[in-house]
Amino acid sequence: MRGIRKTLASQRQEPITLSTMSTTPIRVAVTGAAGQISYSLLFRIASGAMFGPEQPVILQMIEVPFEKPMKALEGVAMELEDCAFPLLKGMVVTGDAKIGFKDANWCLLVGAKPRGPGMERADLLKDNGKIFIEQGQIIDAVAADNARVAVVGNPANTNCMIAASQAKRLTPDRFTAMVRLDQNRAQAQLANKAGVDLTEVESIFIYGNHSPTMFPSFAHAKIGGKPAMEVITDTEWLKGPFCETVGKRGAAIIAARGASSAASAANALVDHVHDLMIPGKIHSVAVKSNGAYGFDPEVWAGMPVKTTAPGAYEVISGFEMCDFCKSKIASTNKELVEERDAVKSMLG
Ligand code: NAX
Repeated sequence: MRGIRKTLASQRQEPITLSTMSTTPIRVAVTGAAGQISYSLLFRIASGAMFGPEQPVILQMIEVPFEKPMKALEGVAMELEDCAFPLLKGMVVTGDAKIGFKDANWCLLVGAKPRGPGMERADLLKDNGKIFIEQGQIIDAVAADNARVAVVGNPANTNCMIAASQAKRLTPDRFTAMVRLDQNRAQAQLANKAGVDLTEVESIFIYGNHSPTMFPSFAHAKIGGKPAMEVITDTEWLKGPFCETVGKRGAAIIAARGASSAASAANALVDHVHDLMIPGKIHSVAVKSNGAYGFDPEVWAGMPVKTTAPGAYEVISGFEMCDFCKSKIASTNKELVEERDAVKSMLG
């Protein structure tokens, strides 16, 4: 296990630009840093994709404190060094979450226990619950005052709820879970079906759980400025194959690639955080529902949000829900409530 490495800035020969010198680095803590998502994610963050080309960063990479993952993480840090990213001003490589989350401005909770063969979903919820109780407590104790948390490790919505429940200093709105991969998948599917450029598809939002029960709400999407349902008139496709393809895309990737989504998941997390830092951005984020759109007030559910200030957002309310939409939301809400009930004893 290692402590804080000397910052890369001190090893660099190239001049540092004025804008970089006057900007305090954002400290980004990433768990599961030796995993496959992080192998793409860390390099995107260090290159400026998440916080922009002027914003320096310090990566605080956290793994489980065992020899194999820590050694692998050392290798990742070596590769980051070898990229000579001008924005990367320091790295922390650690198996100790108290060191890794110290003063972090963003805590990206990617690491989680995978579902093993024959493992029940309830066991997965409980095993991961323990990880997120601990991480929620540590983040609350040691992260920066302006800390924001984004949960990717599955079951992401419920893990996020558990972590948030442990926090006394950081309010629940600081804790979000990622449904952006589902939004991006839905956007691509609609563009393919309509035969238009991806950028013509707007306002496609994900409601509910990051699981096959999620609802990609085609009813409010726009294609080329028109309602998607006017452009794609095959309503049966929208209600059936479209929702199923988006909901089961993760399994389809595993079947094709022999491994779960990694680069696209990392890309979605870059989008998630990037859009939460830019006021005016409208996107799907899993947040504490507070009863919006008929969700149980205590669950974390995907829904449309508008970023109001860096790291702050408001839920966009007022989308009219048809009976089909209401039934989809009810079914994903039911699953979220069941997950919450399974971990009730773990909520702080
Ligand atoms: P990997 O198994 O490749 O990596 C996970 C890493 O996390 C491992 O290196 C492991 O040692 C580490 N880890 C486990 N517990 C930890 C802890 N307590 N502290 C620090 N590190 C810990 O998985 P990967 O493919 O990177 O996926 C990571 C998580 O993302 C999984 O839970 C996966 O299910 C989830 N996903 C979530 C998605 C979403 O849209 N919300 C999509 C992609 C992905 O499936």
